Amino acid sequence: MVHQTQASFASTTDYEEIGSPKSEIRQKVCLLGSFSVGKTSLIKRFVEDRFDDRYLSTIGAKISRKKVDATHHTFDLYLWDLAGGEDFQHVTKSYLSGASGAIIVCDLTRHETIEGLVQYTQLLKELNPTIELMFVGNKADLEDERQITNADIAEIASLYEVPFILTSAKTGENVESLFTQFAINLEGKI
Ligand SMILES: Nc1nc2c(ncn2[C@@H]2O[C@H](COP(=O)(O)OP(=O)(O)OP(=O)(O)O)[C@@H](O)[C@H]2O)c(=O)[nH]1
Ligand SMILES: [Mg+2]
Repeated sequence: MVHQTQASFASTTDYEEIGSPKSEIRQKVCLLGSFSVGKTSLIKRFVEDRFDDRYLSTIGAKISRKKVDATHHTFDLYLWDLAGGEDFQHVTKSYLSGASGAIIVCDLTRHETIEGLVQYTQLLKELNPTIELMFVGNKADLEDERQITNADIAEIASLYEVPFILTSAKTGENVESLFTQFAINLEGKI
């Protein structure tokens, strides 16, 4: 299990220095990955702190919003939840425009979903070579059904120089860390 630094969660009224409020930055972040890996569930856990066992496939895109504190800035994240699937080359491209970052998710219980990490990374880097990326191995709670090892995901992550984290939208494990760490990484590019 990868443990990321847990950043502190200051409220948006906190002050970085006396008299100088944290500046707020709006950023578009897309969640991508094969169908049913848990993109919608990760956003639902993060934004509403809820989880649903039912699977309702996303059609098109759904946008959610949440503020996240990084070190010097507060990020007003616009999270674009995109439908996973085969025809992403055609369908998804138009949704990606203006995104400063993307979180690419695989399902640790289905080995084939690791292919999505590669495909989406290649597509995103083509569209925007400086885009901030993060790989996520989701469904970490289903330990007995695990088909993707830490080494599998670490290998692809190091190949593309993308950080990765293992999460469970069901238990909430590492979900807050994922988005906070992502905001901190985005801040590094400002
Ligand atoms: N056990 C477990 N189940 C999960 C987890 N995350 C999602 N699921 C389940 O996996 C199924 C698919 O989750 P979704 O969040 O809808 O997946 P998605 O990636 O948004 O799927 P598409 O919209 O079709 O691309 C649902 O039945 C969820 O309840 C998790 O961390 N653990
Ligand atoms: Mg979905």
